[in-house]
Amino acid sequence: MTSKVISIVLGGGQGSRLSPLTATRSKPAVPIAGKYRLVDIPISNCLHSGITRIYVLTQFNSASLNKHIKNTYHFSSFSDAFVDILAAEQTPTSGAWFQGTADAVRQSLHHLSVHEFDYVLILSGDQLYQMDFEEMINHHIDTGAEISIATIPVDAADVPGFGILKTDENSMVTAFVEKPKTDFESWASDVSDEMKAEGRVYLASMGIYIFNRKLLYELLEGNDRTDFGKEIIPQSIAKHKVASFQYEGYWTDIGTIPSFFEANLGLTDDIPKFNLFGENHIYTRARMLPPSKISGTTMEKTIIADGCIINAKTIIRSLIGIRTRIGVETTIENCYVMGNDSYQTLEQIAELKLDHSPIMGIGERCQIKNAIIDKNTYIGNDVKINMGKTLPDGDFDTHTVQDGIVVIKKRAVIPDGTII
Ligand code: ADQ
Ligand code: ADP
Repeated sequence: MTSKVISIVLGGGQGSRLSPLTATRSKPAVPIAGKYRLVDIPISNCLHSGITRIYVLTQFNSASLNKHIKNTYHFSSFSDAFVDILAAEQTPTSGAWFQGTADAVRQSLHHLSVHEFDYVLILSGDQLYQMDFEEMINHHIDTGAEISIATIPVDAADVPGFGILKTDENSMVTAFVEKPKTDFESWASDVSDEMKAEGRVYLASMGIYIFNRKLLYELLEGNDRTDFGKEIIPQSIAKHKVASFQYEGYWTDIGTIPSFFEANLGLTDDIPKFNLFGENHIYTRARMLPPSKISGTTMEKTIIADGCIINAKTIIRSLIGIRTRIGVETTIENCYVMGNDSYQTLEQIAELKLDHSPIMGIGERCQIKNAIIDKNTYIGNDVKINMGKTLPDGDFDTHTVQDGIVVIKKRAVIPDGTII
């Protein structure tokens, strides 16, 4: 049945919640887990589920996203498989940016129309999970649904961030409310004992939808409803057959700096909730990088990507991305270092050193804690980042602070001896 499905990955609005990581790149291109991009998660889930026709909708078309997709997802010319990016575009009938999720899909309908398909699978671009969509499609067909929503039990603290729904005994959705802030106790559902024990008694929408082709066109054409969660879904419950497909595995939103940070660092756990090493691994660009070279470093719960040159003293609970270079006597704890897009030559390094300018990477004798270091940064020697008391939130030239997490901006130059 997956051959009758086209998938649409919602690649993000203005991306302000992941700022400054989205300052110069579109959200799907944000690096995760040392060597992947956000968009690799939904695309890999699709490919592992046998869905091979995928559109990625994005507000702006960054060179890095194009390059990544072009260099990663290659299919036989005898198959109809593709991963295509659709960026918000001006056409005679629409202005520039997507006004919301439903508007983004509406503006893409004319691209879909040239294909043969019965179902559209709509996915968020900022979630970390592994899910077999084939099971969801089969459930959609078996229940005779016109729309299906993937759902997950959440606890009361999470309720205000999600669409919450109620179902009948046949898993048909009977009521839906988008992000209720108060008085939601009556929305509790009958969930498994295991979920009950964790206090997860509210059924939340995962923002993953299947629509029958005809209904999707009917719901989007000839109106200006902009959002699935606020408009299309709540307005469809009474009129159409909407099924809930319940999932109880690991699933987390990575659309904000704190959740992105925690989800990445969580990968360094002994048994992480998200398994990078399983059979259904994440696909990404094969870069042919050299192996990593490490000297004099004590490491604990650390993930090191390819092509790194590391001479640090200690690295604890951190991810070190591709081509990272770290100098001697440096200590790093609770950090996601994204890495570099290229290496500097020995001549370039010598020249910068003569000039007392930092070289690309992290210098000597630095101490860095609770930070995300974006790509291609130049951190000098004896730099201290986030080693003192909790920093107040703010946006500065070289970095931002949010919930105690420092994000060093892409290409920032942090001179020797700086204390942040
Ligand atoms: P949110 O995640 O808050 O809630 P939304 O902001 O609409 O909803 O984002 C959904 C996805 O679409 C995200 O991946 C986002 O980046 C992307 N997106 C947002 N605006 C876009 C635009 N203009 N163009 C392209 N992509 C865009 C939704 C549902 C809730 C549900 C949660 C689960 O509305 O009911 O519980 O997802 O996370
Ligand atoms: P991002 O920061 O999202 O990774 P960029 O647009 O900076 O995106 O870069 C993406 C690609 O551009 C990299 O994969 C890399 O190959 C190339 N690139 C960027 N900067 C350089 C550079 N200084 N030298 C060589 N290649 C580069």
